[in-house]
Amino acid sequence: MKYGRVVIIGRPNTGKSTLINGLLKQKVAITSHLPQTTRKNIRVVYSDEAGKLILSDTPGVLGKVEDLLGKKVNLETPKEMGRADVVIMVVDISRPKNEEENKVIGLVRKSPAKKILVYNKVDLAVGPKNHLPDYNYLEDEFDRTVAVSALKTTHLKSLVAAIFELLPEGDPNNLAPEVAALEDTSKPVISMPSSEFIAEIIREKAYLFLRDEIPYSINVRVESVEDKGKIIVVKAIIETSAERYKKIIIGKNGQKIKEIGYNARKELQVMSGRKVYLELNVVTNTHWQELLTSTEL
Ligand SMILES: Nc1nc2c(ncn2[C@@H]2O[C@H](COP(=O)(O)OP(=O)(O)OP(=O)(O)O)[C@@H](O)[C@H]2O)c(=O)[nH]1
Ligand SMILES: [Mg+2]
Repeated sequence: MKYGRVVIIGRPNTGKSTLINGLLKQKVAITSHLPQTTRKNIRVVYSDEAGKLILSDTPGVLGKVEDLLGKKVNLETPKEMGRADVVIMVVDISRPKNEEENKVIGLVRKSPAKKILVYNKVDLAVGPKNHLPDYNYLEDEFDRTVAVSALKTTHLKSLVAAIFELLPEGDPNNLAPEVAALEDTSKPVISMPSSEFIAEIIREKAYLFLRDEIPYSINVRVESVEDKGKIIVVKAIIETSAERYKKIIIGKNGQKIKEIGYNARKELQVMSGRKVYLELNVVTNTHWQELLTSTEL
């Protein structure tokens, strides 16, 4: 058995969270078309006959950061890379390279870990959308290169094989206790995902249905989760920074918020196998970005 800590990094939107979900064959991280959908590091355990890995998903590294939230989020990735045995840099070969990649490569160069370059979105990168040549030059800096489609879960086995090849035998860094603790806490309480994950699911649906109308101006807080036997009652709020955003989130006749709530509830029901009632309200809080601590990102 091998043990290793694997940190997945990249610029926003390259498919890091989609990749971690694909590797785990289960949704552990929300995904969307917006940058920095992931706001804080997420650690999960991958396990198979070859060994156990602590996989970390990290927020996309932004080139230019102007707002407070972006500044807080941008601290997450370097923090997680510190103890990595293997760093995976994910690039989206359906888009041209840009200066954000240089920032990511800067982080990669500083790390003493083994390195894997992942060319993602091979399903999308066809014809004029194939920008693979933009990224080719990077290969020299990496121990392995694997081309995958995180979304269609193709070639993920090759990626896992590459990770295990790069790890030493056994558990030299004594990761077993952390693996056990993570496996333990990831067990759902009252057959329901944690309130933190419920908030993430709601944020994902908000991003999906609001598209680009109010990209970074929302936060979701779950206030309570109550098991009432036949039904689980979840109370949550969407915080936003301006009154005009609140109007957009609620929508005409409450249509938008209904759509967000309905789809979040549906997914929570599938995840928990239980009936869920979701009470969702929108509030304006101009200071939410300042008030957010790193554990609440
Ligand atoms: N066609 C295609 N789309 C993909 C693939 N991987 C990810 N996507 C899409 O790309 C978008 C971004 O995916 P995410 O997994 O949220 O990207 P991320 O790197 O985690 O983004 P941040 O957390 O914002 O840094 C989503 O719309 C995904 O569905 C892929 O292999 N093929
Ligand atoms: Mg992500």
